[in-house]
Amino acid sequence: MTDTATDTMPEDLAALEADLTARIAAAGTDGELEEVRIHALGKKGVVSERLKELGKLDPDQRRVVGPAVNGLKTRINDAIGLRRTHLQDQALAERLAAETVDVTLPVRPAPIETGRVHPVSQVIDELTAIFADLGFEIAEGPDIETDYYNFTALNFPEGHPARDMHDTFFFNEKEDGTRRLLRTHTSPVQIRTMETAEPPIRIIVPGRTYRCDSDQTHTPMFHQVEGLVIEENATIGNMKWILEEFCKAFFEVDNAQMRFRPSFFPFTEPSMEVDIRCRRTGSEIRFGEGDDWLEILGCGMVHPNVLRNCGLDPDRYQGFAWGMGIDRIAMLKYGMPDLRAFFEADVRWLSHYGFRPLDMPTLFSGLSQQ
Ligand code: 2U9
Repeated sequence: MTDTATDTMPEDLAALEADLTARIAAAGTDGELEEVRIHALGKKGVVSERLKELGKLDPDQRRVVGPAVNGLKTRINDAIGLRRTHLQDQALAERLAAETVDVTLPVRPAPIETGRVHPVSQVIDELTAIFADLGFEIAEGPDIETDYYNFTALNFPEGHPARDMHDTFFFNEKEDGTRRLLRTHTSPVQIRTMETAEPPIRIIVPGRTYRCDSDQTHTPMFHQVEGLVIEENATIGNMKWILEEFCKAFFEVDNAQMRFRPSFFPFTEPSMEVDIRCRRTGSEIRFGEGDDWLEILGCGMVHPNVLRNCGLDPDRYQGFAWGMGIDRIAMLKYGMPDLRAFFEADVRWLSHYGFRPLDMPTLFSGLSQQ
């Protein structure tokens, strides 16, 4: 506001200008500033009212007051314009500060980078790659099974302890007196396959299995993979070779010395438990060397009763089968200490023991590019 204007301006106009100037400076938003503009320059604004009053003055007074009021109007208008520009600049500066993207920051890992494949899925993929290379197909079947497919067809005698509730999860009895159950192994799938497929049969059956058990090395749900070969002249020698090739490929060692110990399973005769030679140093286990042995699977020649149960003539067809715990061989190979952690879905466990989704295991590029 210039001095000359104040000198010639009536007292009340000076007070009015001071008040309006203060209101303009106090306006913090476009909306508040607009209210001040209407209060000052609107139709009923305090400056507009003064301009209307000029008409009532005599010419001498109007010559003095007219320029004073018009000057006031111009200065208030300019002050509002300046304040509006200041507020807009301030708002832009705030937006720029809030929305600035620092393009020099490292890229946040994409989901594909942070997602992990569970060790069980990884091992199933590895088993699939190994046995597909050996000419096996992958068979699947229901988790909820019947007594017949889970026990009877597999030569389990009535009253066998495995049929007890303390081992097997049974559903409530159905009206027809039958009971469904959660399969205790993946063997029922081999039965279903032998009932429908023509030999030669070469399948592996990975999948979930359930037993009434829970401690550091047993969980109520766990994973098994079983294998089955049925043809006209399958021998124990064939079985030993298949299992040896599997162990060398899975544990990624050039030689996998194995020990076959006599055992018993209702569905195989003879039955064997198999150990692999290893060296334990602390919590680390190395395979294919050392003076120690570790049990990794069971196997045997398919029992003739099982062949008969599936409509196959034991004088024409023979077969061998094996079974192993997927969770167990994952722990042996990748060193997880506690089976229960497999199924707690703890992201920290998964990010430590999990596998990168794009590292699909293949025999030529290495099973686990860890
Ligand atoms: C059919 C005929 C034979 C599958 C076999 C084993 C030996 C065995 C256990 C290893 C550890 C289960 O995960 S585990 O608890 N399995 O030792 N399984 S032979 O034999 C069959 C399967 C189906 C028709």
